[in-house]
Amino acid sequence: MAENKTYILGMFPYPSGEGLHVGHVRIFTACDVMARYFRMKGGEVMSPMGWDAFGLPAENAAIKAKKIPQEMVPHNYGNFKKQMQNLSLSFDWEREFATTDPEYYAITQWIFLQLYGKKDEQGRRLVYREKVAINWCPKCLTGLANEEVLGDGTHERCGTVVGKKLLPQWVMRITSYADRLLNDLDIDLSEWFDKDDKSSDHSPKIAQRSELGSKRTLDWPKGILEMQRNWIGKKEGARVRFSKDIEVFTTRVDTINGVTFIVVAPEMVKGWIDLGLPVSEDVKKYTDLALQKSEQSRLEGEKVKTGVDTGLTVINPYNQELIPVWVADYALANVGTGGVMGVPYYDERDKEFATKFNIPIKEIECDDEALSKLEKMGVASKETTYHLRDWVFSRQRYWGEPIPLVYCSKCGDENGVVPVPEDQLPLELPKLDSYQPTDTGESPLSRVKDWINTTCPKCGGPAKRETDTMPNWAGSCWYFLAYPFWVAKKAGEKINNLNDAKKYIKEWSPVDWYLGGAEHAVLHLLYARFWVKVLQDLKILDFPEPFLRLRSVGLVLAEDGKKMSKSIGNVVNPDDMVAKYGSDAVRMYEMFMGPWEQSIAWDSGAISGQVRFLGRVKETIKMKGKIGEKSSPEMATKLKILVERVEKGVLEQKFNTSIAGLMEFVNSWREAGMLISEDHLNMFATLLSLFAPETAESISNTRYLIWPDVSNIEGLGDVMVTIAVQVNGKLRGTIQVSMEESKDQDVVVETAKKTESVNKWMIGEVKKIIFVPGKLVNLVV
Ligand code: ANZ
Ligand code: ZN
Repeated sequence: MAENKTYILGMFPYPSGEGLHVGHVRIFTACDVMARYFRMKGGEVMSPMGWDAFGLPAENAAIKAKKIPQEMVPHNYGNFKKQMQNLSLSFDWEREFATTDPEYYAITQWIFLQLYGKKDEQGRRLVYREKVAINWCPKCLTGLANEEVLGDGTHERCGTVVGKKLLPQWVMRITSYADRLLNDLDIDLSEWFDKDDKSSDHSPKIAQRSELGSKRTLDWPKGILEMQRNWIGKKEGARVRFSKDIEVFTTRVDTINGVTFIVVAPEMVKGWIDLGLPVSEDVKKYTDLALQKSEQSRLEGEKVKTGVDTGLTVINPYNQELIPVWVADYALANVGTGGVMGVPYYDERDKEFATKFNIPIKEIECDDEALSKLEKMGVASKETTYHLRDWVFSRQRYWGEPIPLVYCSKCGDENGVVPVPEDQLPLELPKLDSYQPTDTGESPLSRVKDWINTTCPKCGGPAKRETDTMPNWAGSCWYFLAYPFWVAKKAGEKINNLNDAKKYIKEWSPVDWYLGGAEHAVLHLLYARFWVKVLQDLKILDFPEPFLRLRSVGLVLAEDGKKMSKSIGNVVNPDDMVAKYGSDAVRMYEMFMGPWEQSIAWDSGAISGQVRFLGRVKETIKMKGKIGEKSSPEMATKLKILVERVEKGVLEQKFNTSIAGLMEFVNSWREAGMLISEDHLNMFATLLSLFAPETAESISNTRYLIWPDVSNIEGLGDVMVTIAVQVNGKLRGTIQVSMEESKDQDVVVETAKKTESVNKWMIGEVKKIIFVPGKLVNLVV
């Protein structure tokens, strides 16, 4: 049994016809560097790749090209694969799959059926059918989840303004998991880490994670954790009734004595208008206008408060004061009750509104007892609200997994359906010549009569298939569980569902390192976490969270600093770069261009710097007197430092610092009198091979498979040097470092910061560093 296994995963791409993007290359090269590193450390590594190939973009592209997606998609991912191989990306190709492979989506459908059969704690189905006003893209002719509608109210895939349409939909009750999805962002994984892997049912993978040390929670970027929290948007407060029709949600019921106005959402007023209640022309006009703006733009975009007095009044149940009711778009229909009690003395937004419309601001003291008084009167109750809504799961498009349900009038359940039996999966998507969407809200599958008409799996009577398909998120909700068993499955082992695959999933899950774009901060990560939690409840999985460490890459912008886009014509094609500069130089450049998590503009000119460096490496080896029996002591010490520096850079995704180290090492080596031994050259090649595998192979006569053991490097001995450390020009301590380290600013600063006498003066960020090699460092804070 392998002692340590590392599962490194890059978010699998949607294989568009455009081919690989340089932004993909930045993510996937990082995955490859880490995979090579962990392999050389002697562990077992899984670093797989696959294709997220269902969904709207593929379907729209196929329609445009007058092709069928079944033929176009494999062509596209074949190209992606070729491009990745040209970049020496060492993925486990034997684990490759596409979400569109019937043997893959058979399991997607199987998981759907598990969710279908599951009920939440209150006995409600996790999947239900409901006629809802869904987000409807009039261009793509399909319904969308809230998460797919951007802040400006447009469809994230096509940019069209999204409308509403009333349609019966399949909906997933993700809100039943809202608290766990929120709380587990701070989950304590100790229970799983500490489990003895042999005696328990728990994943041995988690039990090995003791190397995470004190970090026993999710190791994710703070910003992404925050975005997940905000999307779930839990608010604890109270609901207070001001009149028969007007209730508010407040997190500050203790301020109720200071209410000087009520604001209701335009949607509520629209409801009153529809019911025939008389309102003024102004109110009508304002309401119509507000409803055209999307929720997000109302929340974020509009800085200036707008609103109209409805002329209605209500009585404050706390103090019997008469309160005017306004309609304003800062009250959101789907937050709380859609009504807000305006307390300008305590709330900034309310103050802005009151100031603008000359509404009084009443100075009050808070009353902690307000709720229990109001509760006794029967006009208030505790309430928790969430921003998260149930997940609309139906799509009225062709290119998705068919939803494996059958309508039978005789034996349908409360949703009117019978699930397709497991042994009939995959329910294959029929091949169609014409799969254009309809504008009636029906999926194109509704036209395929001999597919729709089927027999009921229970009674054998006539029945009809569901014609909606799944959203493309379905395939990416569980793909990280598929790689562990895909080799065995391909080899013919009977694995038709996740239960059959338990031992493989256990061996590798959860994912140790998950690398990808921050654009998935909400949707994909939330949906995947949701499915994992349901599968855990079903005892199919034995861990609560799919991704232990998440790292998000910075955007690669075009040379002009703008976002790369086909319409502007500023897209950089990695193939052109590889053809011109070679794959090693492209890899090096992508890892060196800037801190990995930061956005940065592409600079083709700078790739030649990498070409020159790699050339210099080869040239130096051929120079006379550069390779000796023994390394110069300075070079041996430098190598020792380099190994640690490269390693640190890889583990912290500071790949640019690793590469800077490699460059400095080569520069020192080129100085007069410096030589390194054959052995040390091979060690250097090992380090270089993470980033530039072809060059490394050409300069080394061994296969660098083992990470250099620094304890084996004979160095300078330990000549220690004392360095004075100042903070803001005042001497605060001294440190002892080796002769070599004393010339390395990074090492000196790091060591200095860790020294107690210095550390206590380090208030705030270091603004400036003055460094005199071998003598002094002054930290300006
Ligand atoms: C009175 C109050 C006084 C409020 C105060 C806050 C501070 P946060 O604060 O972000 O957690 N609210 C309630 N329903 C709303 C709706 N449909 N649209 C817009 N805003 C709404 O959010 C909770 C607060 O948001 C609630 O508490 C309410 O204003 C407002 F010093 O009530 B509060
Ligand atoms: Zn039946």
